[in-house]
Amino acid sequence: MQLYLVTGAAGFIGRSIAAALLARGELVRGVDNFITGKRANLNGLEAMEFIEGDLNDPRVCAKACEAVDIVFHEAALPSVPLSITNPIATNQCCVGATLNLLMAAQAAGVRRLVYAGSSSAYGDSPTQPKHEGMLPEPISPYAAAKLAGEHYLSAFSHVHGMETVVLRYFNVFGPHQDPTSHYSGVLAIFCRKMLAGEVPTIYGDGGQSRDFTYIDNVVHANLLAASAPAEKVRGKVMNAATGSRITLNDTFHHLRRLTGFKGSPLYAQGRAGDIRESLADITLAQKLIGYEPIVGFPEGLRRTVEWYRQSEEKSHAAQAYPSLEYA
Ligand code: UD2
Repeated sequence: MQLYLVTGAAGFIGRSIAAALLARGELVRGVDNFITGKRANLNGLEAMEFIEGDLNDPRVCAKACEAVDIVFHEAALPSVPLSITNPIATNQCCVGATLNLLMAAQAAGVRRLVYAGSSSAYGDSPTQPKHEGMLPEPISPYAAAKLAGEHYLSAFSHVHGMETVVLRYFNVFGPHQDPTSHYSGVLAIFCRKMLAGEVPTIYGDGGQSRDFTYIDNVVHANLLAASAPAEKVRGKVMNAATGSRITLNDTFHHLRRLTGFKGSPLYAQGRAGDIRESLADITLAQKLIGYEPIVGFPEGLRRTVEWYRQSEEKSHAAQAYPSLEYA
């Protein structure tokens, strides 16, 4: 039986991949340092072997990679604005950690490593949709760091023959995404705020668009990338997205309907390093791994709002009755 390692297993995307693997009866090991991951995200993943540790420590990487066949590398510090205030931390968590992991994976004989790339690699070029043949043009330290990780994968694929696969995620959202930080993804922040009757802030005029991708699509792409024939995927970079886009203003209106929020957003100055338009061409992933989006944006948003609504209710109940346990 194959052993899978999920890095960032206590994060939103990592825990979702781990849950899908466990549901298929696979052997899973997870590693997380809880910088952005949450212990609560491990609820339901008790069948996973878990290592608490930082991938910047080579010993943690060696332990994590021991006897592993396939790695899903989701650990990162995923935020454009955070990378502008603290590029060193972003570099350590996205580049240093990836290089350590690759070295340990190579030493342990890991067969395949599937990497969480970012659509930010495409930068702010007006060409839409973004396809993998375009020259990367990172405009934030975060984008540069995630892209550097891609290049390290490519180098390890060439030099050591490791089966490396990059999936460039486009603005993933869904249950378990942390809504509490200023650096959280916009949909998580908006869901939490609007359900609580708080006014969300739109940076810029709200005309910026994103190919918001529901988590199940990204999990699906990862599982396909892990099982595809090596000759099709080794050293490849593929978009993982839906192939459709929506502006932030339109998203706000969808959320207004779903959450019952009655107010208007606050508009504030646009963020440095922000991208105006983001839309993926998903033809390559369709061709190489047979990927198709399985949950569209409206349904994904509906499920996401429902999940935040229920978690909010549970946390209120837990505060009222602290002795009860809510998994
Ligand atoms: C980038 C990547 C994404 C992923 C992510 C990790 C692009 C196009 N996307 O997402 O694939 O790697 O980084 O963090 O590069 N915003 C508001 N109000 C808020 C929060 C955000 O208006 O309270 C805006 C923000 O200015 C941006 C949009 O919402 O225009 C999306 O922001 P985000 O932080 O959710 O993700 P983004 O696009 O930087």
